[in-house]
Amino acid sequence: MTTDIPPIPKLMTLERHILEGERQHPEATGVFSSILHNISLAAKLVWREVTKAGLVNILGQTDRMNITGDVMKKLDIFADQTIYRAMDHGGHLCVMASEENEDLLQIPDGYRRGKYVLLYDPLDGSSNIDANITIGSIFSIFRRVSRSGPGKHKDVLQPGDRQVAAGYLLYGSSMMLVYCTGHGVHGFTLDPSVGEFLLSHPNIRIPVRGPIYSVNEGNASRWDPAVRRYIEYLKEEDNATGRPYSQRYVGSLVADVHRTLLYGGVYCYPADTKHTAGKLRLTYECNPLAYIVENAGGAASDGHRRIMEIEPEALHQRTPLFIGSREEVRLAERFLNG
Ligand code: FDP
Repeated sequence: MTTDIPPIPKLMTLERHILEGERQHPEATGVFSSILHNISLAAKLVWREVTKAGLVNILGQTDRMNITGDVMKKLDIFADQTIYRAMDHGGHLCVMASEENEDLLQIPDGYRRGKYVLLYDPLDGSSNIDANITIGSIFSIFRRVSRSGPGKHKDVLQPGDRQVAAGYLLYGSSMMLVYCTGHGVHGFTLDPSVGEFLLSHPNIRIPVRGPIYSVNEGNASRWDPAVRRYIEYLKEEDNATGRPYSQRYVGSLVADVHRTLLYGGVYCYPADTKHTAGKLRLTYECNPLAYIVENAGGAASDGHRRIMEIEPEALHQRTPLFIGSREEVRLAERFLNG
């Protein structure tokens, strides 16, 4: 009779993971554990509504437009307000900014202000909500640069390589939280029966190359010829370089980038004649995803320079994006730069 019992894996909750990480870094103050705890709480509330969406008729368009001209869905508003309410009282933030609000979101009077700044996209991929397709939330954290008082524009308009943490939530067939505080990229899956995030993807590394490209090819006629040549190249038959690549496009940035992070490849949203500066937002979409992907060994570029080196001039600024496996992003840059 065998007495071999398989080793029981460590039960690593999000909280425990953050605390153990902080113990290895004596300079850590415990702030991130509190911020991430509140983000994960907000995300669970958003996820609860996302899963109920088809049941309780929460879906449907309100008559409000968001500042980028999209018609807002009720769930966007709910997610925006839930994240704000979960984060406004912790004493660690001095200001917030989100896709759904034209200006800065200040900490309400009566609550302490802290040293950090939170930018977030409350519900990314919202045009997919009605079709039960994976959507998500994205967040980015900086240290404030203003000295005191309410946060200022210069606090939220910092280049991405000054981020101190970033992450995203995925509301898909399961709910996931992926985060990085500069010490590896780690993914947690929610066990809904106990309401805990459990470590499922420790220390994620993106493959250096990957034969998958992700782009809205319906825009091809509006692209620059260099972008068209690049995508055509990926589709040519050539055994030696593993071409043709496969094409995948969910249409939720966060889901497309998550797949790219795990399987490798490249996600592109180039500029085109309709979106002359690109479509995606630099500060709360591209920067946090670039931080995650670079920390996992990948790259993120606007075609010419690192996303995280762009000095933001406006909160809702757009940028072209090429993100994913390092070699794939370099290849895209070579085509774009002739
Ligand atoms: P959405 O408009 O649904 O919010 O953030 C914008 C975004 O989604 C991304 O999540 C997504 O990748 C992209 O737009 C899809 O744009 P296209 O429909 O133009 O492909």
